[in-house]
Amino acid sequence: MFVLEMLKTKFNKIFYLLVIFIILQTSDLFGKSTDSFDVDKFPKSKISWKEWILKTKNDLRNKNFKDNTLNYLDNIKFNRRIIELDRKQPEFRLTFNKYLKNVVNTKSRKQINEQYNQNKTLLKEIELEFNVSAKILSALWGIETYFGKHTGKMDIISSLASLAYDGRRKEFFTKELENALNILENDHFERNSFKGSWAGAFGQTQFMPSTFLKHAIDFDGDSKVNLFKKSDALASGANYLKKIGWNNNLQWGEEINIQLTDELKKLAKNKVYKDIIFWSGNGIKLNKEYEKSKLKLVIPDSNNNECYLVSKNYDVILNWNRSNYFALTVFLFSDEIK
Ligand SMILES: [Ca+2]
Repeated sequence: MFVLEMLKTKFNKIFYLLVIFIILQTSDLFGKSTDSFDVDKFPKSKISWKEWILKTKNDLRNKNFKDNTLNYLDNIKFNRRIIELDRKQPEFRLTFNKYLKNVVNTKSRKQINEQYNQNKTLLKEIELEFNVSAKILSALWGIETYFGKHTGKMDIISSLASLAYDGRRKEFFTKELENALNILENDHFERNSFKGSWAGAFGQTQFMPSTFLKHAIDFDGDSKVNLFKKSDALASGANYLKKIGWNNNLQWGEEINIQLTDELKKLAKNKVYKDIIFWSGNGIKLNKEYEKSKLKLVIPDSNNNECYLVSKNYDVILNWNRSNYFALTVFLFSDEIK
């Protein structure tokens, strides 16, 4: 999974696991599992894996899937490891500062600048067409897959089928499996290259199959939508952000120094947007220009050591991945492009 892959090279295994915990905890895909998880009690399905495959194939045949596509389900195996990952209870949280430093550091700072410069023509072309910041796209690309280097090695069909069979989020993963088969049926890329994260996200921008069907596009003009290629992946990312409300005229926001009062903490908790006059009135000196846009206060962890004011583009990034740590890090990483 994206951030993790890029961290793996640098940090030891324990630390790597901590990052997994925080991502599991903060992503909207994974609701908190119960405290009493017993690995021997799954899968929840009453029928055997083989029976389940037959049943699923029948269900999908009724939805007019071709036999060739349904045959992809024949040779897949139930992957117990995926269910363990799905059940992992986050043990404790990283501070935001630590999370940020894991993603934004000397090496990645150099990397994002190199990638931005090397791919400037493509990124600027996409920015012009979709009106989505090339720097934000670069940061997302870096965080998701370390600029396309780590797109994940799990077989997407097997992973989604295991999760659907297991049943904790049966409807969601059954639908995603159907979406994934739909993608294969349309012949955008080879069955064997359909690999990604254990939870079903794939390609250089780590789209779930449903996101692919809604927002992915062919940008290089070969009539295939192939998110394993950067041109299609980055343009699809931009298309997605545009459709969910990205406003390229807005600054994302900035870190601020502020004495936190109960009133300010309450505003942060309730996610209330206020105008610049309000924030200036609270003694905050802003470095960027916001004109009439409203900003809200984000305090990423309970240490209260870092505070940020963010614009409505923050909610757009949260729509991509419902994690405050993720969204702030995308913005701060994008600011590293000089
Ligand atoms: Ca294409």
